[in-house]
Amino acid sequence: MKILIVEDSLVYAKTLKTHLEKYLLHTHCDIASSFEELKKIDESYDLYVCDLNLPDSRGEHIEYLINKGLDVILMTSNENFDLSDKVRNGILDYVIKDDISSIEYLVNFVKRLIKNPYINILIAEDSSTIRHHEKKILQKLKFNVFEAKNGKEALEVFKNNEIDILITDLEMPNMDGLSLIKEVRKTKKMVELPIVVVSSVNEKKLFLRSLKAGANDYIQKPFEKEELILRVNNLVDLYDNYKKVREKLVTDSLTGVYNRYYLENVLEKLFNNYDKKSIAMLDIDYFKKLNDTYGHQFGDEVLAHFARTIKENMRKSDIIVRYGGEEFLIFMPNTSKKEALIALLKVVKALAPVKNVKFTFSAGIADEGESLAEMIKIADNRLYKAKEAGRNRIVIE
Ligand code: GH3
Ligand code: MG
Ligand code: MG
Ligand code: MG
Repeated sequence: MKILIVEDSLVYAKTLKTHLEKYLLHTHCDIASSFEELKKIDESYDLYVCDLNLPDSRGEHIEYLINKGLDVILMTSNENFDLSDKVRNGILDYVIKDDISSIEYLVNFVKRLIKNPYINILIAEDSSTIRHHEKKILQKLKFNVFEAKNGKEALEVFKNNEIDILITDLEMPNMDGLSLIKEVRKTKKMVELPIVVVSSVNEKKLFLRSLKAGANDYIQKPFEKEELILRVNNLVDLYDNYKKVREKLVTDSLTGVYNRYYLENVLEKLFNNYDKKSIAMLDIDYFKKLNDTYGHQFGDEVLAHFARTIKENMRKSDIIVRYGGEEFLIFMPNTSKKEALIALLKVVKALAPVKNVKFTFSAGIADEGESLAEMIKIADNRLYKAKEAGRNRIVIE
């Protein structure tokens, strides 16, 4: 990311530059110290961080940049500044320069700008004026925005897209906001999908009801642009942290595939969503010997390599779990055991030696069984049969 700092105090500009480049990966900052200088610089920057007052400009340079459709964050030391509507609506955000915390705020804000394109926000709102207003604000922050005119449409969008955040009106024809929230909360928890209610209904009761139904936050119309930005950014930060922690919780750190915790807490629930499904249990042959011969660290490399090979050769929808030491489970939705066998043979073919040391695995596959535990047991019995029969083979009966 290329940032131009437009600031006449060179000391402050350099402090900003140091912080932005230190805390943001792949970021480069240049400095311009007057409007004259700014005009001479090309427009290839992703972001302009601008002081409001320069020796040769009292904000005209901000308007100049906004007119060119560029992204501007305003910095000012005076809290009681006056902005024209055009500037207020045109800038991404403003920061009051008081102490180091304002620089931290700026760094976090830019971090969000870099991550926001990967965040899908759905706006459910029947008034097209308000919907477009919200959309414009959020798109300026680089969020990926989806729209719906009512609750029904919103549910359709949910079906076909991975929505991360919902912003909803309450009063809408064709399924109102409260019903929408209740419907969404049947499958997504508060932390899994933040919901912000934006409503003009000036009633404490309805506000409380939407919180009870599972909204995370509430904004009253008409709202200030800053309020929407702040509340959405805060929720997205929380959501991001939750996702990071959760990912750690369900991931095996050595191999990067899911762990037992995931199996017992998530896969258990997914199991009944599919009529047709298979489970394969895979176990590396004579792994103990590899450890004993080449060392434990080499064994770890083999495990990571094996998991990677499985991942690269299975479909994206297949779920891979490290079941035990050198034993892996693959859950294959919408797959019969015969189809699962074809998939596993791809893994057999692709499995390369590690540092010239060849190794094999045995597997058992099942598509029978009424529960996850039952299907695992059947696949595990077949794995045992494969071992008994001499290893390096797959058993499906
Ligand atoms: P079989 O062909 O019957 O499967 O024999 P095996 O040697 O592969 O199976 P066994 O269950 O006897 O040994 C598995 C070994 O895996 C024993 C254990 O020390 C080792 N192991 C378990 N977890 C790890 C790990 O995270 N890293 C390494 N390097 N070794 C591990
Ligand atoms: Mg409405
Ligand atoms: Mg083994
Ligand atoms: Mg084993």
